[in-house]
Amino acid sequence: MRKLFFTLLTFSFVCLSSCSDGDIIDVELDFEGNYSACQGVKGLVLYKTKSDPSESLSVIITSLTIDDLLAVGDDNTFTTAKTGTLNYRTYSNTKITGTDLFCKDIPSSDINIINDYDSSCEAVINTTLTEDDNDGVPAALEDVNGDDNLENDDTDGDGLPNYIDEDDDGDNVPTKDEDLNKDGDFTNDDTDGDGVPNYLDKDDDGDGIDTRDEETNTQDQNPINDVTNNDIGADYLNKDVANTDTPPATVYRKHTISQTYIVILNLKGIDIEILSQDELDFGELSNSKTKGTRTVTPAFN
Ligand SMILES: [Ca+2]
Ligand SMILES: [Ca+2]
Ligand SMILES: [Ca+2]
Ligand SMILES: [Ca+2]
Repeated sequence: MRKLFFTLLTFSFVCLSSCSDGDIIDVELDFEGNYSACQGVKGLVLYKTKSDPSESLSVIITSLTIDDLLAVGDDNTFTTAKTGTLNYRTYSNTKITGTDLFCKDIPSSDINIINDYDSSCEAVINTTLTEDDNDGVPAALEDVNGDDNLENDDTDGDGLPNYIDEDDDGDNVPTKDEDLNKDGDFTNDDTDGDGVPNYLDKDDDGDGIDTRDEETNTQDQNPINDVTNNDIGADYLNKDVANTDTPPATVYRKHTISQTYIVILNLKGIDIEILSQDELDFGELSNSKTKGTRTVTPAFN
């Protein structure tokens, strides 16, 4: 639909501009792609720019910040509708940057605006946060019970659903390290042959001692570095080493969860002097704050 909206916009500008003043103004509104954002002196500015010819399309919304757009609720979504001011501008400069135009308290004196059309509009913003553990297990496999709901699969019961749990079985061996043969398939690594793949098996070697408790050398929440027999490898994969003398684990490792925000902007009720349009799909926000991580150390159980 974006293409259609911009095509309509282009047509309207060309026709009405040429009809109103007699000059043919060759305007091609080719604002494809993501929009940017910065905190301007008058409020939050959401904008797109293009060159050849140099043009900008921007919306200023007061009493709103980029952080506000990312403040999702428990359902990982955020929605708001604010009154904003839309500006479509053309420039004589051969090159423009949104940072120069919108993000500085005093714009460069080199900027030369030819036309400036403005309209109040309604800015409807819809944000969705997606989280992932990046543990290499496809989402379909993290849905252990196969009910198409990722929120109710928590193999180790630590409060983190498997799709954001980088140690799914809570044995303090990260899931990515439980693909022993490194073939990318987590289902074919089953050291003790009990039918439960290692990444979901809290006793990988089946010796009766939980993997997380097989720390014979160092108590550092890392059973990988506890090796009694170098020929076989780590004790948690060696059924012949079942050391019960060392204290059991009492904490989980710190987990890192990646976060990606999708912030969609739709503009409604545009009515500038040369164009009236009900709705404009402005696209998706491009900003460094839309990608990040959070860390959590789950409560031990
Ligand atoms: Ca996982
Ligand atoms: Ca594990
Ligand atoms: Ca395991
Ligand atoms: Ca074991």
